[in-house]
Formats: sequence, C-alpha cells, structure tokens
Amino acid sequence: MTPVITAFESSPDRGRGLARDMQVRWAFEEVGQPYDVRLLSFKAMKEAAHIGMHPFGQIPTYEEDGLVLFESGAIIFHIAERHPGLLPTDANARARAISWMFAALNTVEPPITAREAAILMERDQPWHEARLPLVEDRIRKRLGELSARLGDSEWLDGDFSAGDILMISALRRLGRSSLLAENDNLASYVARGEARPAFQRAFAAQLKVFKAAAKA
Ligand SMILES: N[C@@H](CCC(=O)N[C@@H](CS)C(=O)NCC(=O)O)C(=O)O
Repeated sequence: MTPVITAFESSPDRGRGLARDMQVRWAFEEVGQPYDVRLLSFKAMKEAAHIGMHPFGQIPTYEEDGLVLFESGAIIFHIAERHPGLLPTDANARARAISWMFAALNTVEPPITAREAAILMERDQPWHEARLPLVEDRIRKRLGELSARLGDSEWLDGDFSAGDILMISALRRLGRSSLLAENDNLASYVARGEARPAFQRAFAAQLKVFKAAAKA
C-alpha cells in the first residue's frame, strides 16, 4: 500500500511549508517513496475518527498496511529505517544521526515553538513584552551552540540525514526573524537544505494544496 499522510486542508502558514507534513513529505521525496495525502479541516482533526489515529488531534499522521503513526519525528524515523538514504549504515554513525533527530525535536525546536506561541497566542498578555526577549535569548543560546558545532560542515554529521531534515525544519520555523541570520553558517545550512531537489518537490506539493484551498 502507498503510505497515506494527513495534512491541513488549508494551512495556517499560508503555504510557507511550516506545517509538519512538510518534513514528512521531504523525507518521502529524499528516499523516492510515493505517498498519498488526506487533507483535513480543523474540525475533522478534532473528530473521533482522527483522534483515534492521533491522540492530540493534530497532523501529520501516517498510515500503511494497518500501521498508524503520529509525531513527525517518529514518522520520519520509520521512513528512514525502511529506505536507504536517510540514516547511515555504520551503526555508530546511525546512532549519532538519531541523536541529531532528538536534538532537533527536544533541544532546538522547543524554544523556537515557545517564540511562536508568544507571538501568536500571548500578545495580549501584560507580560508579553517582557517575556519575548527572554524566549529569544534562549533561542540565541541554542543557535550559537549549534552554529559552533556545525562550523563549516555541510551537514550535521557527515552525509545528509534524517537529523538534517528535522533540524532544518526546526530552524525554518524562525521564518523572517533575524535570529537565524545572526549565525551565517546556520542560514547557509538552511539554504542548502532548501535547495535540495527533494525539499523543492515537497515544498511545491504542499504549496499546491494551499493554493487550491485559497482558490476554493
Ligand atoms: N510534535 C508533533 C506536533 C504536531 C503539530 O503541532 N501539528 C500542528 C501542525 S504543524 C497541528 O496539527 N496543529 C493544529 C492543532 O494542534 O490543533 C509532531 O511533530 O508531529
């Protein structure tokens, strides 16, 4: 069976490829695995049929031959385990690439999503103006550490891996903020990821969905 993932029927990011189906699409494209997409409205995401697949009522999910997965990191790990190209074959290098997957999701992305929440949901709070710089300083600290480790390497650890997909996807969430540009090598790293043909195909596919919804 062709794997089926879920995505927003109309993404609130307006086609910028920040919804987390984007990184799953990217992983599929990197390994050359065709996939289908089931689009969901916000209402459908919170209904029992979807909650049965995703306990938190979110996208993306993954379905294939009776297997249902949620969490973009777990889905990408599953894809990477079943297809060559996203995890090294050498056991130690593979373990290190998996460490980078966790680092992207557990260490780098959390302060970035805290900033998104501060901007999107906490603007009206009396403490917003005081909190935002604190959150941004936490991001700066992480990016400085990541930048020091990346140095002038092309990817995080040798060949491009699933760790790079997740790390670049986390960094892309900074959008037009100057935080990324403060570290030239991280900005170039993201640009290198975005220039990959697999990224471009994934980006075009999610943009097509957004444009179709905008027209409807
Ligand atoms: N940790 C989850 C996060 C999933 C997530 O936040 N999904 C967002 C879209 S990127 C969503 O469905 N938001 C709608 C909602 O939470 O109601 C993952 O990586 O899959």
